[in-house]
Amino acid sequence: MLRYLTAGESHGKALVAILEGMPAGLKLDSARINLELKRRQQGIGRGKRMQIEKDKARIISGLRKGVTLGSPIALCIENKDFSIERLPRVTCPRPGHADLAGLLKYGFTDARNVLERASARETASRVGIGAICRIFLEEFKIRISSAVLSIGGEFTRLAMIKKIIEAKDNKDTVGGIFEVIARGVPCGLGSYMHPDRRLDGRIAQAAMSIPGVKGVEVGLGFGYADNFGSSVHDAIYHTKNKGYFHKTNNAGGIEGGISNGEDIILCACMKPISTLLEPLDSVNVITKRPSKASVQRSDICVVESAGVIAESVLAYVLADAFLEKFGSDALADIKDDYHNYLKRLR
Ligand code: EPS
Repeated sequence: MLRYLTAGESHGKALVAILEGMPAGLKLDSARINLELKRRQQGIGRGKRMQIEKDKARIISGLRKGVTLGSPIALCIENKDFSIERLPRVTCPRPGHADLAGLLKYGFTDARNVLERASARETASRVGIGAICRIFLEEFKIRISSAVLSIGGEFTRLAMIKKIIEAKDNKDTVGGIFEVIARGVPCGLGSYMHPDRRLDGRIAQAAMSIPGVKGVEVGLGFGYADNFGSSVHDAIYHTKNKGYFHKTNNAGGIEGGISNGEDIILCACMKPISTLLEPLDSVNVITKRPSKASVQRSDICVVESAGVIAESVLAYVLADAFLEKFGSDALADIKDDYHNYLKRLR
């Protein structure tokens, strides 16, 4: 139903994104998109680039008088640090980054050619796309939020902050775990009819595609493995007022690849940023001699930002699945269809 493409290098002229398939009749406020872009730039542990950039999306197409036409929506986010042509070569790949695999795959000897696109700066485009999807979902009272659960194995806010400061003082980096919740999602998005329609599979792919994410769980996730079935499956209840419901939500809102009407909950873990100020061993790809990895300006911790990015990619997946279920041309028709469906469920 929906599809998108992003383009742009970290230090290129701009990041661009095109979203196709948004229905006609949706009011889009660029201030709302910019608010999400700003949220992505925040968090303790962000690097100096975030002080340079003030990400703002220009809406290039798809709107008339602030309302969607049903045509592709194009966004452009200009880079203040547009320096790609004059940046020096990077010849000692950073362990953990795309540098070495990218060099070998594409036949480069300068990892700058790799890191410019592999950089997480690309996620600004996805947050722009996700913001449009959130505005759409909010028409149906679906809301998405995120929270940092842990940093470097610490679970309280103060200890997490201390861990980031410790990483900074040691010229190191640190990862963590974040949680994303979508509330108000109706039962029936996604399907078991074919593997690529399963909602949990689609969400996992989207979350895993965020740079640095190494693990994704839905609901109880890996915790299922430690328990008997009788203690983890969410029993089913029904009242006239509520319809069907569960008192627990270990499934994280998805059963059989379909949303079940409960909150959709996912957790993901993010590895520590791979650019280290005290670099690890590497090899110079020109001389093939041992060398320390190249040092680039980078962040110390981006777990909070990753949560915002995960909210955005979840918004995209949910909007896509919603349009599959309820039609995709005109917002007013989709609302009629949705309300009829809710009546049937009750
Ligand atoms: C990022 C911009 C980048 C990095 C970061 C994400 O800016 P620069 O490379 O100019 O400092 O701060 O990139 C990475 C973490 C990475 O691994 O490439 C951004 O806008 O999010």
